[in-house]
Amino acid sequence: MAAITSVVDLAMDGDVAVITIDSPPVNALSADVRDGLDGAFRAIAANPALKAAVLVCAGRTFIAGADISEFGKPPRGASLHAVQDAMEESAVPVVAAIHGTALGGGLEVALCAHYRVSDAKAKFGLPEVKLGLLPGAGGTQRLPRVVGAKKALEMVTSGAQMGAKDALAAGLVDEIVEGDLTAGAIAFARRIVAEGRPLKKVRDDTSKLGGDAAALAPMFADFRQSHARAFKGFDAPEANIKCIEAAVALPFEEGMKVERSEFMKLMSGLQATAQRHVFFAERQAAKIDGLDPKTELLPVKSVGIIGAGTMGGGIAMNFLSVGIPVTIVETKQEALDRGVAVIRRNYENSAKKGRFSMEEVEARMGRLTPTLALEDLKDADLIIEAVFENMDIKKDIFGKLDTIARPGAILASNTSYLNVDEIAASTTRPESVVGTHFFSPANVMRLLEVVRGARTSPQVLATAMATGKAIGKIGVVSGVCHGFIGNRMLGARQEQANKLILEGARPADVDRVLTDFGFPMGPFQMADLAGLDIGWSAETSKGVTVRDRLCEAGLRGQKNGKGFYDYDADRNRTPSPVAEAIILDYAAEKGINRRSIDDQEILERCLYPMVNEGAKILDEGMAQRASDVDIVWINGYGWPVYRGGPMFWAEHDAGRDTIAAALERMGMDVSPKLKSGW
Ligand code: 3H9
Repeated sequence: MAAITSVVDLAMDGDVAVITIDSPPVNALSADVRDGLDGAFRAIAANPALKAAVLVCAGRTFIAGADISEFGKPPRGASLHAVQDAMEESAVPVVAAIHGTALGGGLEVALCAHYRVSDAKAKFGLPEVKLGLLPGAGGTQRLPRVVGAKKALEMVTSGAQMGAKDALAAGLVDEIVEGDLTAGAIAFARRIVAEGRPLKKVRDDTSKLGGDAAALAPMFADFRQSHARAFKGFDAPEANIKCIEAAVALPFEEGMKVERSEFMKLMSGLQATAQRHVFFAERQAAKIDGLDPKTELLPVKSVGIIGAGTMGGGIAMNFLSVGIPVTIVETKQEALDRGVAVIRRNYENSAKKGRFSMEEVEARMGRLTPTLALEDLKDADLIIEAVFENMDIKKDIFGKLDTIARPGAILASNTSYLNVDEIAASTTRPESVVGTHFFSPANVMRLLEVVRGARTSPQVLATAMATGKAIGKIGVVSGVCHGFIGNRMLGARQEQANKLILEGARPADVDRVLTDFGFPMGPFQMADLAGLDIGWSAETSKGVTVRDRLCEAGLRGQKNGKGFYDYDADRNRTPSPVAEAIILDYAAEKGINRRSIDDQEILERCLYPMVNEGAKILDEGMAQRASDVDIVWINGYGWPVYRGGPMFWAEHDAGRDTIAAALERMGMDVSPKLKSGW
């Protein structure tokens, strides 16, 4: 093989050239890869003895896209468009041989080949929208010419992938190769040469678009309308739609100009920077500071869960769904039966929606062992306690677990606020104890705060993080502090929200400002959804908070249709006059002078103290890095991904100095890191 660059080789198999990209981890189109491809296609063009060329990748995948780490930096190396042109204009047929995932720029390169073959597991997609972008290397113009405008529209706006079988049916792939992919691709190339098949150029074929601009206009209109909610706040989906419209309405070169211009607009905007930050932040979160990456993981082949309530059941589903058996413990048969029934119902609902078969429901339920005996957890590798949030109860359980669990088992608490070190101290093996804070609904929400106690062993911590990944969660390591990363910051926001409604804002105003910012719901909608009476009881109520008074007046939130809002049968809400009167009375009683509060003040008072709390969490070393805080808020609390998370927002949008100055005006204690940077 002749090396064109350190990451691209060109070899000859008789009269077929084989270009191999070998640029781990994912063969992204870095400058070295582009230079290599540029050199390879020049060499191929200069060799008249060649009959065809095959482009293949070494390692785990075909090209996974442009090299995202190069974005925002000065350009270097060959241009991707030039490489694609050289490929498409090649005098001999070029066959792309695809395995793993052909994503973004990877698929766009493959679309410039004259033919595409793949193995049976290959997947295809244009996920740029998830990075706040659009496919900027001809993808918006070529994909609709292969799979049709409608399918392309769905793919570019969702980033969804297409499997090899569907790709074959759609004509995105010409053949699925059994056995060795490179050998199969070479054989395919020889066959098309022997058959004298034409040099198919995707750009020239408009027959599959599905109609002209007039015919497809209603399809685009419907699509915009039906996705308006999902796309709200994001710039990239609309830009992607415009490009697909251009593919339908304009000649190829004109469409490419629209794509270029829309791409540049997105690329220079803050949303793409934010979403790129989130991409890398997600991967960074998995890394544990100061931990030897070779730390051996403990086995997690069986799981015990204590508590079959909403949290316990949801947590159990995560493990059952990936094939790990679960023993679930309750204190009363009725509660156990109810918990198991809920799990079954959730699975059956998914099966009804076609996500998997009824046999799969049974397979999952077959892995679940319900029991009333804590002793049945004696062989479990990982035990997760998910009972009521009460320190005494938790300590009691961990004390018992200490005598029951096998040596080396991981003992985890799904606490959302409590001191994990205190829980650990009720055992003789604090090194085995860790916090695993799941978010509700635990079978759906991706965030998992992994709470590292003072004595949690590296192995236990690493295993908890790896287990989170195995069940599809994004784990973030937190230190022990009240409410950990997420709820501690939420507390700072809630405190201000509670004050704002006494000082003059209405709950609906606070909610509106935060939903306009991009949160799926505001604090008072959230309170109504969770239930106003969580942790409240009539016997112990002292009537000292607005919440106490609402509960005393029979307002419980969505569950009884009355809360900060009144709810009709379809859960449509209108601000509750009863709640409003209670708030006004309370404010009067406390001697608070109500005034008119504008939206900007609401936003600043809700978000700035929260950012400050995040910075304090960093000051204290409770989060490993600012981007971890962002990941917590995006995945656990609905912070809009296009705003990059609270710490990114503070740094790149609102401005740390502006926030610090405003907090000082509010008389708040400002975090040193908020002033100096993190
Ligand atoms: C694009 O193509 C724009 C064009 O349309 C226009 C051009 C003009 N670049 O996810 P993993 C790193 S935009 C740089 O853990 P997996 C990643 O950071 C691009 N680095 O592995 C990580 O590094 P580290 C469109 C990348 O097996 C390591 O690779 N394409 C890139 O779970 C492993 O990643 C995409 O958006 C990249 N493109 O999943 C695809 N991709 O080890 C993005 C990955 O230091 N990538 N890295 O933490 C993915 O979706 C997944 O990485 C993939 C593998 C499915 C490929």
